[in-house]
Amino acid sequence: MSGTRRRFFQDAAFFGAGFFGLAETLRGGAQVSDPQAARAIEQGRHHSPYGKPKNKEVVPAGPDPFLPMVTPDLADLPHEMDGGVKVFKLVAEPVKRKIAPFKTIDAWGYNGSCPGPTIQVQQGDRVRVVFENKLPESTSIHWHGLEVPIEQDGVPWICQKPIAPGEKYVYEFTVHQEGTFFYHSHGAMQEMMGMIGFFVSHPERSYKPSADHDFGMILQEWAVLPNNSVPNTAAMEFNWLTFNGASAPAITPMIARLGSRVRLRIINMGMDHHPIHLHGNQFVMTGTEGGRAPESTWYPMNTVLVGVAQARVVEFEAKYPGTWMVHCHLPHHMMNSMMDLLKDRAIETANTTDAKALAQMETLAKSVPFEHVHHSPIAENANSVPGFPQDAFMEMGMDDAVEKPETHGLPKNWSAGMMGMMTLVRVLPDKAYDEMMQRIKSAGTAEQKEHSHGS
Ligand SMILES: [Cu+2]
Repeated sequence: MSGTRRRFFQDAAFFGAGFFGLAETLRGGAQVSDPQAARAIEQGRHHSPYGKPKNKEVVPAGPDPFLPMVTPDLADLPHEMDGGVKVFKLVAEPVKRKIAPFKTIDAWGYNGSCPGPTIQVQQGDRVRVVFENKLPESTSIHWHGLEVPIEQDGVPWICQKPIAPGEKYVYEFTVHQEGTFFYHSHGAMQEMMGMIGFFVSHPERSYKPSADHDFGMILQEWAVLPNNSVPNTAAMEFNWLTFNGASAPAITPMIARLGSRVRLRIINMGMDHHPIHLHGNQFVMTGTEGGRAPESTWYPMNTVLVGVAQARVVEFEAKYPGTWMVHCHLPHHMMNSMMDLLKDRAIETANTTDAKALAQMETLAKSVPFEHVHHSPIAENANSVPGFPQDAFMEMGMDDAVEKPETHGLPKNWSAGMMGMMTLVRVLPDKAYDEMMQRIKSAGTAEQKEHSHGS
């Protein structure tokens, strides 16, 4: 296929994506506005906006248009075309990341984002990444899972000289694979500072069955002491757990239309493995970090173990309306560190009374701020029961502090049930789904306006 024709089809695919409102937004709230259109895009049935070729020559089919993945709370990395090459600009730098309404950490990432922005390409693409190091130390980028020439593999000293602070470096390779990959620093401690991002390669020929929604989640863990903002990268115990750089309830819910097919791509960069569990539905694992898995290997499950350095892709039919949880099931990963909120106050793990806990929470609520809702009831004789308290007094409902279009209509104090590695798939019937998309769209527009006025 000629480069020009190939680019034509790619541009058409991107045009189609933008046309249907699938383009990324900084707030990460972009959603598929019309699953039928999305399905048509993924199946390659989308009509080119430029019309059909006029002559009767046999046109070799270009790559199928694709449905871009949405990474909640993260943006996509834009690219420019240079001849037939997709050119991305990636900058490694320190990043302030708000992981919870009351906790901002000093992480490292890319282009002002931690994790880094999502790179999306298509199988067969020639890709150039112009990389700049704005860190105070040397670094390099490894393309995790991609079969690239050895000099592009990003291991310092083995494949290339380390990229010194202030230096630029150019990576270039052809992506012949499809699947869910990542890019990351090849320094272990830099990885633990957050230096990872998605690298998704959409297949040249669409997956079957096609998905209507495609979401990505990056799993990370952090050890950050109270009153501190710098992660301890040598720690073996972690007090903050994040999806895409946010802890529940600050993670943006995923929105799906009732009756659609939903794909979740999950990648893990940390010290622990995470069993990711979906409520109320069964899914099948359709891919790994090595690409698409043959359908003969699919079987029903609802918990998938995502090991360190692995990618797991699961898909399910969203046939039950409701607000379904997606969360890591390690008990300690279903919590946030309360130490930051309590700061210099002693945490009482016994003999805590309803009144004392309430007073403490109300003080906290003023500082964040959020409207405090009375925590779940406890028994009058609670303190005489060995083992008490366990989950009592752990709730920190803060609906106001984490409100966004995607949380609209959730039950009051919903956020009290969300901690650590937890998010939601909200499966909405047509009317509610359309209203939600409208809400997200207008909020996005308002934010963009605000941004351009501010700059
Ligand atoms: Cu976990």
